[in-house]
Amino acid sequence: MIEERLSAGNGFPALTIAYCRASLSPMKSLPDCRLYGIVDLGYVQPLHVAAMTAALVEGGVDLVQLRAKGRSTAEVIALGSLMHPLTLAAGVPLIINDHPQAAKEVGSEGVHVGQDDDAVARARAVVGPGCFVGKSTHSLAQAVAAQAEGADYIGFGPLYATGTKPDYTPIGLHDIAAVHAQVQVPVFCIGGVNSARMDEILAAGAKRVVVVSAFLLAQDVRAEVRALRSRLVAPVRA
Ligand code: TZP
Ligand code: MG
Repeated sequence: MIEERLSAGNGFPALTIAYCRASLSPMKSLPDCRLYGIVDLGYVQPLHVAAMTAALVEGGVDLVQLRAKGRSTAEVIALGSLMHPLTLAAGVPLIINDHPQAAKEVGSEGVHVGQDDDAVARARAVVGPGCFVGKSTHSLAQAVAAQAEGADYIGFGPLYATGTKPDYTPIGLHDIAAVHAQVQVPVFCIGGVNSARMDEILAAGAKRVVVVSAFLLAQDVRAEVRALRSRLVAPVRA
């Protein structure tokens, strides 16, 4: 369906993007976003990036990130440019991980930096004022510091051990309530999130989650996204 809506712009990326911005779904605002899906090239071949993006968006994610560890800025720009018409058509912000310059070139709505990447201000200086900046945090102290640094949202985790980020010690669920009390920007809990764990994640106080492998490895990606989406019902503010 999204592909059909984009057919008028095939072969004309700039026109496609203008068309999407002008006539399709209004862009979701960051505070309204609760379910964040990541297209991680550790799981998805470049050839399947567009189809996976469409599946995530059609399933109902509110945000999509491109995570392409070890890829060049040029590759990230190429893949991001492929994804952007699809996310724009659905009003879903696209976030580029690690590469502010690529985010700027793609015109994505967001960029994401980690603890070892550019500082928030430095990333913002590259992407400009129209692009939000998110930051990964792995403790309550890092979360508070990221907000003070000016991050527009934070990732908080990994809650559980995860093969997607195997070198990180899981932080568990116990600081989720505290991080929501101390951080006013949207907090996205991440790391080992799947539908079977949603009861305990929500009970611990989470309002927003990021899902990588549970979506990308699902037999039916759209159904998996829909199932998890149904656990995040009422809109929340920060
Ligand atoms: N940051 C903290 S955990 C993580 C990132 C990028 C990976 C989460 O992946 P998954 O597969 O949902 O556990
Ligand atoms: Mg990074």
